[in-house]
Amino acid sequence: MVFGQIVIGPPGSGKTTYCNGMSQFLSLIGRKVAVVNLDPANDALPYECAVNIEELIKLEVVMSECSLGPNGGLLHCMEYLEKNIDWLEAKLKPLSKDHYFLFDFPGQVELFFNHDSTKNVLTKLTKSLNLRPNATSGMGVADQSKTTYHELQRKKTHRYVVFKIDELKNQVVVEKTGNPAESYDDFLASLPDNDCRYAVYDFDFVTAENCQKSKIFFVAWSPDTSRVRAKMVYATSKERFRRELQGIHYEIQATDPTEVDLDVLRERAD
Ligand SMILES: Nc1nc2c(ncn2[C@@H]2O[C@H](COP(=O)(O)OP(=O)(O)OP(=O)(O)O)[C@@H](O)[C@H]2O)c(=O)[nH]1
Ligand SMILES: [Mg+2]
Repeated sequence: MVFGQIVIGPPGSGKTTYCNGMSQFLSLIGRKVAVVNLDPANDALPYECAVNIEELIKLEVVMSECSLGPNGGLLHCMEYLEKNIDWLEAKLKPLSKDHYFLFDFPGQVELFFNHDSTKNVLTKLTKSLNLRPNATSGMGVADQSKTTYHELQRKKTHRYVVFKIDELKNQVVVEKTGNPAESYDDFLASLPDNDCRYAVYDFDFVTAENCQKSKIFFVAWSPDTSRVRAKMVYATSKERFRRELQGIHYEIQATDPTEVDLDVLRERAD
C-alpha cells in the first residue's frame, strides 16, 4: 500500500517548510521519502524533490507566452498537469513500491474551490496509484472533552457543554458546562458573539403523544463576525471532533442566533 500526505493550505502557511521538515524526519527514521512538488511557483525549494512540476511546465514561461498573471498562470499549469497526468503517473509508479509521498501543493484557494483540475489530478492519482485519501486537520481532542461529553450523554450531569479550540495546545477543550437546571437561554448566552465554538446540548422534550424524550444536538457555532481564521480552523476540525462524539442525534450549523433558536431544535427533534 502507498502511504503519504497531500499538503494543502493557504498561501504562505508553511506547506513547503512542512514538507521539508517531514521529509528530514522520515529520512532520519529510515523511511524512504519522495517529495513531489506540484507548485510551479515554488522557487528555491528547501528539499530535494523526487518529482517537480517545473520539469513539465514553467510558470514564468506560461505567464509570458500566454500573457497571464501569476494566478491565471497557475491555473493554466494545473490544467496542463491534468492533461499530462501520464507524465506524473510514470514518475510516481516506480517510487510507489517503497516510498512515502509528500505532495507539496500551491496555496491559491481558487485551485480548490472554483476549479476542477486539482481535484481531477488527485482523483486520477487515487485510481492509478490505488490511493485512499483521508482528510485530517491535525487537531487533537483533549481527554477532558471526551469525558465531559460522556457525562452529558450517559449520566446527564450537564445540560450543555461548550467546547473551544485551544490553538496553543492544538486541541478541542471544554470551555464551559451548564448544569441540568440551566435554561436554553443560558446555553445561548454561553456562545460568544464574534468567535466560533462547538457545543452539545441535551434537549429534553415531550412529544405530542405525551412521551418524555431526550435528543443530543451538536452545534457548530460560526457567527459571521468571527475572524476568517477561526471559521477555517473550526470548519476543518469539525469532522475530527465529531468522530469522538458517539450518540449525537442532530447537528446544527449556525451563523447567527436565529439558526439555533429553540424552535429549530423542536422542529428537528419532532
Ligand atoms: N514562524 C513560523 N514561520 C514559518 C513556519 N512555517 C513556515 N514559516 C515561514 O513562513 C514562510 C512561508 O513558508 P512556506 O513553507 O514557503 O509556505 P507555503 O505554504 O509553502 O507557501 P506558498 O507555497 O507560497 O503557498 C517562510 O518564510 C517560512 O520560513 C512556522 O511554523 N513558524
Ligand atoms: Mg510552498
